[in-house]
Amino acid sequence: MKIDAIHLREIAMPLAFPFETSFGVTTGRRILLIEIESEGLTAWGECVAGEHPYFSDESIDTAWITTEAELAPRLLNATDLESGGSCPHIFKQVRGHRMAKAALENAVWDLVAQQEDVSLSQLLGGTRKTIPCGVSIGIQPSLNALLETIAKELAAGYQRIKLKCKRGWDVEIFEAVRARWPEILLSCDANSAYRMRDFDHIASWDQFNLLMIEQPLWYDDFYFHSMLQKRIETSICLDESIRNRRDALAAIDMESCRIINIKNGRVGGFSEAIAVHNAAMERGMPVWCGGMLETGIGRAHNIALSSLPNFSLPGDVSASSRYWVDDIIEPEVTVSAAGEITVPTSAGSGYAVRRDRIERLTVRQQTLRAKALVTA
Ligand code: OSB
Ligand code: MG
Repeated sequence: MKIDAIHLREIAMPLAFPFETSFGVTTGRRILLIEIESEGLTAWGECVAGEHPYFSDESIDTAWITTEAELAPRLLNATDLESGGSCPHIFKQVRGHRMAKAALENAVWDLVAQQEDVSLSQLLGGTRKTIPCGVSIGIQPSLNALLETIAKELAAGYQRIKLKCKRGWDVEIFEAVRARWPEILLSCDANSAYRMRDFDHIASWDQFNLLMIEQPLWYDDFYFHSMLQKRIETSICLDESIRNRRDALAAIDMESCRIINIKNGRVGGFSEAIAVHNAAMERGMPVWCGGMLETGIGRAHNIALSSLPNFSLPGDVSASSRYWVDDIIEPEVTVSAAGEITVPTSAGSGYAVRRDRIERLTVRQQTLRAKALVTA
């Protein structure tokens, strides 16, 4: 297979609602979209790197320069590109930059699904016809605002509520939410807001019957999470710490967690996401699909990934309208009253890209075609 052109594009999209985590507030997103062309077909990928390197060490700007200078030239000049699964090898010389790599690799998978006239879900090995959905609720201006937001999401059918938390926005909210909804599937995500001095404090959350506590400690840690997991009954879920299959194996072996959040971008694309999924499945550990405030392009890819068999817990993959006034795909992603998204069965991702909208949102773009690759 030969890629004829790679288009990089930055779009600016205001979020319908601000999203606050322990590392800050996001009100709008600058997003790098990748479009690849091959033999008359085009396919898209979304880079989930944020505007700032706060969730991971990548940002949209590092992803743009790495894609332009290193990754896109390698993909354009590759002589051994046969499928999305060829990409990790093609990009191997470049260390890290997994979100940048994922945008390109996932576009290749999408392209191959179109070429082979199968759904992306089928190409990835998906088995689910629908996926269970949860929501991630950011830190709110008040406890009342939080309770109203939860009531709205439960009424919409979502199966699991995840609360972003940090010191000063934890026990108080868990108490209030459990007082009103003693039985719902409830979890929290600290995005690394806690330290060893907080172990006793976190142990006190066992009374709230949380499904999991996501990434309470350092973003790059396994060891201290395993110490914490020994001290608490509630399951720890790792997000930031898991960069690849080896990390998943280390975390499982060290008992640093009992659940894994898989994000396409964080692990470098579908190949590694499937590898993490399989490693966890073979060891009896459930996984779920995380979100990065994606547009419909990345969201469609998350839906296909979530159709794999071991994605047995509700993910953070929810309706377009929770993020955007106007999404850039058609149809928009919707969630049923039972809190499920139907996995598309048509060829490719199953969603059409709204090129008119994308054009209007574009702030810069660049096209790369095959040329000589300079290496040391
Ligand atoms: O830690 O899961 C996270 C959003 C941005 C960065 C990190 C995270 C999140 C979310 C939102 O929790 C998930 C979503 O609804 O897309
Ligand atoms: Mg998380």
